[in-house]
Amino acid sequence: MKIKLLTIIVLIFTLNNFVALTAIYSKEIKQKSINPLVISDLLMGGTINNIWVDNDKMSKMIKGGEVYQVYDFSKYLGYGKGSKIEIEESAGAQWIEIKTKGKKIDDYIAIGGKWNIYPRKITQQSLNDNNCKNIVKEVLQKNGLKNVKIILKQNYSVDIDGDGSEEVFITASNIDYNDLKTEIVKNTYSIIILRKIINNKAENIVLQKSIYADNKSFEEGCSTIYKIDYIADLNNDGVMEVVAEDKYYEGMGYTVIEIKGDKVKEALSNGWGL
Ligand SMILES: [Ca+2]
Ligand SMILES: [Ca+2]
Repeated sequence: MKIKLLTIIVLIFTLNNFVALTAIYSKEIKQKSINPLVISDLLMGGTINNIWVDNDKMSKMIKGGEVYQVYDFSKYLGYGKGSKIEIEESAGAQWIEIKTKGKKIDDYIAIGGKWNIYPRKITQQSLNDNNCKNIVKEVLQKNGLKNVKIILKQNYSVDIDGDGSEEVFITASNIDYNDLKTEIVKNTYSIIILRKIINNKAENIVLQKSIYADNKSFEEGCSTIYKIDYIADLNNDGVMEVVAEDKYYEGMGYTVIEIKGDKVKEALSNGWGL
């Protein structure tokens, strides 16, 4: 009789554990959150449980019909439904068409997740700011480019990490975005600089650069221009990343740059070229 009772107790205990474990396991499966990231129809990859996943891995998980939150540079536009992946062999990229409120939008950023990608406000600053011009001048001189006109193209301030201190993003270039050459012309540049307070000191970190001191033929490379397309939290960790666009003759791409403290890393990138 005692043995039987013990067996029943053990059985109930095991069953309880089994139920509890199953509950934890199914909760984990449910919590696995797959969030693709699409920029103007180009699949960038995205995140799984807040971890970056590249475009090849993410493309295998997309079935079509996914719901995306669609944004422009500063605000939420609404949700949209995404198509299946289309692979364009010649350009070597994965594409998804997203319709927002039944309409197609040209320039947008879309995430599969539901968090707010703009936790803090981005402010446009003056393109005539002499401090910013001097920062660019200094970087160009260090890279062998002297006596060129400093032209600011973008100047944004935003507290990307919410520590109360604003980061500044400066884009400068003397290359014409709409007239990109097949070859490299000397004394041209395109640069994105981050100004950030690190250990109570303002540091200038170069995020992207093409600085050309000499002429170069098409075979040696072609002129690349950079600009900031978005500053947004794309992995739901509360810190905003930068999406830099690079454009060259018959090709372009996007790079998601993650900035944490004084560490800068390329989280995702994708693009196409002929
Ligand atoms: Ca900050
Ligand atoms: Ca983030």
